[in-house]
Amino acid sequence: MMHGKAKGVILGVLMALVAACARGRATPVAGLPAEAQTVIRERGLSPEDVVAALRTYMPGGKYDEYVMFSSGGHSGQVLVIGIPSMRLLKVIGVFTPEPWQGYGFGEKGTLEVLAEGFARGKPLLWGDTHHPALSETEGEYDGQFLFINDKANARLAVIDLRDFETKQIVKNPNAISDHGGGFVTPNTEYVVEGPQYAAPIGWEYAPLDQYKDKYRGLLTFWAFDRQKGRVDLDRSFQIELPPYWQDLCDAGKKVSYGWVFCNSINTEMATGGIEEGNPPFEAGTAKNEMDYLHIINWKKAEELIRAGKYEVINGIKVIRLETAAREGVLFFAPEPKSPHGVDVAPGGEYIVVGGKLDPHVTIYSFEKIQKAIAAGNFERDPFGVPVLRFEDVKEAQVELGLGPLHTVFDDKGYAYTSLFLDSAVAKWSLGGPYRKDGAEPWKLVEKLPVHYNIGHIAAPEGDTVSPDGKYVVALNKWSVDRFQPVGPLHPQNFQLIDISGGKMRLLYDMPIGIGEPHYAQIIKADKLKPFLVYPEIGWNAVKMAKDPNATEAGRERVEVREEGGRRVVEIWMTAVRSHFKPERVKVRKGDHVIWHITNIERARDATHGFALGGYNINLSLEPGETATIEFDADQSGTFPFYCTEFCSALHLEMMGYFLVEP
Ligand code: RUQ
Ligand code: CUA
Repeated sequence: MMHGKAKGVILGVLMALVAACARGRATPVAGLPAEAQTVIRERGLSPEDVVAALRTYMPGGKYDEYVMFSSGGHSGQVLVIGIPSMRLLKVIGVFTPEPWQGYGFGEKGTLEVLAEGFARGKPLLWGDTHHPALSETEGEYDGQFLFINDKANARLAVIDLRDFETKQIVKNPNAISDHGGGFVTPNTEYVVEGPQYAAPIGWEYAPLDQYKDKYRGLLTFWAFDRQKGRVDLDRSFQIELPPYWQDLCDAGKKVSYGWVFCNSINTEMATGGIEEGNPPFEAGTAKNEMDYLHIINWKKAEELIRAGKYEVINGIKVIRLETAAREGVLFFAPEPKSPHGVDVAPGGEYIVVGGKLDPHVTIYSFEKIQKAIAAGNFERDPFGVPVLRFEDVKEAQVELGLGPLHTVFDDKGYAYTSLFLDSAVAKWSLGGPYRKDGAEPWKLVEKLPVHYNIGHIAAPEGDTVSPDGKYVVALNKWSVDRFQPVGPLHPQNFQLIDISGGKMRLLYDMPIGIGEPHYAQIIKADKLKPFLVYPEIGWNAVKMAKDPNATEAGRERVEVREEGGRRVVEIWMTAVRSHFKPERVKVRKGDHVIWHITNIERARDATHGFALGGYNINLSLEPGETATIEFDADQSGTFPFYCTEFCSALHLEMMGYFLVEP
């Protein structure tokens, strides 16, 4: 921490510096190295540049105040980024094998995690990640787990934030496309996965002319077992929805606890077929002035499950549409027009919907929704779902500009909405209990251009019951001219924006050279308590427990046995700077090999790799970790194995021979 006095002096120096710059001369400033003036002049920095640099620069050895977990888009990974420095800290392998972490390259455990997510046995080796969701306790991020969906295959992954590794992938047994997930209910009772493109349940075949009868949306409530750190399929359930292409969702909190809200974008039930003379999807899905905000009572759904009012389909409980509509689980409210984002205000009183093809955000009042439901003031849609009246449930509409998508909140009663078509962030005032500063409620305050085509927007502690304010991050789809050209595939652009002052200020552009990220969540760094090394030697990182095959120093060995008519060679190996033990492993072609390796180091960062060329094997063994690989020695030859992490001066010597006799 800096002393108040020291801070004051530095601030004074900076003010003078900025003032000097503003006057266009590099007047020497007392206490500031002359070199600074030279740098400012030579690099042609403006006063804003200098302030932005000072706000984001992180001296070596100092840590960021926040950590952002961003989707890695169709790279299938998750990015971990420090804020405000915007330094990339890690890329977590999730749906795609990741070599640095040895994720999916021979280690039995990680291959098993990936294989859990295969679709009917078909290997899926990538994913389209959209929405990371941090686990919550009483509506606050608790720093324990991170969830993320795969839109392409309707899957959900669980990442344990003790080691930032993927522990589980669940494949939705009844859906093949998702989008509105993951997001969590306020105590992580459920990780919710909303649908996207309708398909027959179980992704069975049905012709498109049976769309209305056979195609459905499915909202999945994955029950989460915090103790085990795993989704619990037995307690999970789904709610069948009409084939309206439900889009994003968000969970109610505080006053709206127990409810979930989802948009929809194809209440027209368009089925495309431009080649057959039908309107293309983009026109067919945009005919209606209003689509339906889905209002779902998940506490009521739990009651129905307890009462046995469900069917089991492909191993998961499903509340049928008819039941959901009849029993008060599912309601609709009209929403303009092919909307995209739905975001619940910190106190849960308001639900904000981004119009996408409408220049407004529409704000719904949860209280009014409850009143309309209680009064029985509704009609029914063709599937029998109650449709509340727009005027009964609308609190306000705020005109922001073109293409409003997603909204986040600060700690001062303001909301920030991304405007895709305008390429801007709009700041606007909330009303009701949020208006303590006397500002006019429900009003556009300011717009800041971003570069370019902003999709999501993220804010520190932004989805919690108590957002922090300070920053927003614009997650832009295009960068066009913002970075050094690197060929026709351009990086995406994350822009850090300071919202702590009266006006929004752009601080930093961060290129993202990986699949298009969608959403991100930002947590206070001090809520994360990751392991620095694994808690004991012989740790199985998938099971998060001591591995029965952990090898101690001095107990390394190779055993050969007959099993089912073939030879099995089992190896218990240790890795420590700078050797593997044993160093020679001899097998015969056709042997089945089971190989356990334990990194017996306790020093922070003393990670060893294990690469076996020709066999597609590549592990990362962090201090204390035990990993197991299992394969058939189906090629004879001489295969050096070696450590892939430059762990010591004699790292190159950290190798051995795997000899496969013909
Ligand atoms: S998306 S850019 Cu969340 Cu998948 Cu809106
Ligand atoms: Cu161990 Cu290099």
